[in-house]
Amino acid sequence: QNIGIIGAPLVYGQPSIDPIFPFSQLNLLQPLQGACAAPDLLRGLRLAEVLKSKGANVKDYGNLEFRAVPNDFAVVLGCNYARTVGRANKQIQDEVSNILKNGESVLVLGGDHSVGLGSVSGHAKIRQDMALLWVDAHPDINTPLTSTSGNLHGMPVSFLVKELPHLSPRVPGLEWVEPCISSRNIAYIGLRSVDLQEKMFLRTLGICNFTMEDIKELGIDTAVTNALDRIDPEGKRSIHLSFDVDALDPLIIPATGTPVPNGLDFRQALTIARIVYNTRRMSVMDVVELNPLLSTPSAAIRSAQVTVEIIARAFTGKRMRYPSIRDVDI
Ligand code: DIR
Ligand code: MN
Ligand code: MN
Ligand code: MN
Repeated sequence: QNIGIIGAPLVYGQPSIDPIFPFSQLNLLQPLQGACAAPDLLRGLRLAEVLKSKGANVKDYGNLEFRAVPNDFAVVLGCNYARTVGRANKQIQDEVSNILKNGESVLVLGGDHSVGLGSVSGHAKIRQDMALLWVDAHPDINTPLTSTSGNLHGMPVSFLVKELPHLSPRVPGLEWVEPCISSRNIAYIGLRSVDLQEKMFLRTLGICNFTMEDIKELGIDTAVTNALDRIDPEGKRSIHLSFDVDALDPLIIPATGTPVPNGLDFRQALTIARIVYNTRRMSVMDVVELNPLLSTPSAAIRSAQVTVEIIARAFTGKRMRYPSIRDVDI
């Protein structure tokens, strides 16, 4: 198992600067750009070493360097910072597809969920028959016309789905994003905050989704197994796991930009990771929306530790070994 890690500290998909009122109070109250600190925090918690100790070969490609495109502040066709987000995602796309070409699996550390644009399209470039499991409280399938926030982290899926982009304007900076996956090959796990228009897209396209309600009813095992059966009925597709940490309950991961109550518990998240691992076909995992600046330092570290464990389970199937009382030297 060869794993390539890339940091994608992109935050313009969920900006803290209000693009219309740059001096608004909101900007001071919401340090949303903290998501760019997540990759290095996860590294600091020995992510690579943990994966190695479970038998993986790990190569860390470091953080991609993104530059803000000058004068990209205006809301253009319903998207904030589309040029900056577009440019960064082109870099992500190239990096993901190059690493896959090397024969390695890829771990993309966000950043906000707009990095899914580059990550999924980079995956699809190399493996056209890819299936996408989107674990999230939100379906992130707004189009620029239906989004009320204009934030691109709430829209990536709409740009990637083959059946939707004709409903979207061609947004400057994002013209290169090609719809690369059929709605048949996408499933959601953990939804509990869905906009009205998003609900309509899920219904009309018949996209497989297991909400928190469904998971309570069916159990997480059945939900994930059914989702994989739906998006990969023959069990031969390359699997993309796009994991938004806000899928977990805010009590477990408070360090995230848009927490929603009643989320997955830790065991359920590990179960998702294990079932995906058991396919042996996960090629790319995104881990996004961890924001260490949105909670106390100790809660941020706990959130990140939980995240490391989920990553380790998804790539190696192995659980972490906690020091038992006998291992502690007194
Ligand atoms: C909302 C929130 N649906 C939007 N989306 C979030 O802005 O499109 N995604 N928080 O993570
Ligand atoms: Mn998301
Ligand atoms: Mn989310
Ligand atoms: Mn988000």
